[in-house]
Amino acid sequence: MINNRFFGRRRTETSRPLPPGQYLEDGFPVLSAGPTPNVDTATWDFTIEIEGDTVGTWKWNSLNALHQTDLRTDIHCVTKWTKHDTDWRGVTIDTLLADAGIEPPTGFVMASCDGGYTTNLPAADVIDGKGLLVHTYDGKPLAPEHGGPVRLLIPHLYLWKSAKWIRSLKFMEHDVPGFWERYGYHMYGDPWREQRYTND
Ligand SMILES: Nc1nc2c(c(=O)[nH]1)N[C@H]1C(S)=C(S)[C@@H](COP(=O)(O)O)O[C@H]1N2
Ligand SMILES: [Mo]
Repeated sequence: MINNRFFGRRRTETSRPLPPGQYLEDGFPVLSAGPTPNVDTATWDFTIEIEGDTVGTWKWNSLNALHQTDLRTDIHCVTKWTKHDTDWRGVTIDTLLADAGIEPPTGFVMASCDGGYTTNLPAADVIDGKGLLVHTYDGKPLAPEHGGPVRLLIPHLYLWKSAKWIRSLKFMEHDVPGFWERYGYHMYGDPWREQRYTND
């Protein structure tokens, strides 16, 4: 019997449709623009800013004390792999906003990370259960190379929007490109509309 994987055949026949141009990946590739930062949960904190004003700051313990959400979801990388049924645990952005006592902001948001990586999103794409800060993958603490201790997870957009080693979300009126968006990646990045590059 011929095992397609021996010949590097990329699996595209799946029980449910894949976004255009994607293939099915069983492993979990690591894609980082720089080295993995050493993030210590003892000093880690996460901040939400609105138009330059800090409206909430959480430390590791306070994040873990909030309501926790389990999510099973598919993830899609712009380098063309899709991974089905990944299991995450964390805190929705809705829960953080409610804890800070603020209404969901409108406009846009910039995610910023240890190491300097940034990525921009519409505010609407991180609320209503669509965005989480995750600390657990497959029942185990999220590995440093995958963004541990805490990364953003925005599964309905290409995975470059899921900022690893996240430290802040800054809500703002206007859309501003983040790290990869400045280098030609799409401002929105919907895998189902194959929005890989700026003009897609
Ligand atoms: N801080 C940070 N977050 C990041 C990146 C990065 O380089 N730095 N790479 C992005 C890209 S391009 C992808 S495809 C995913 C990869 O996540 P993974 O390494 O867990 O597969 O993380 C995204 N988040
Ligand atoms: Mo990526």
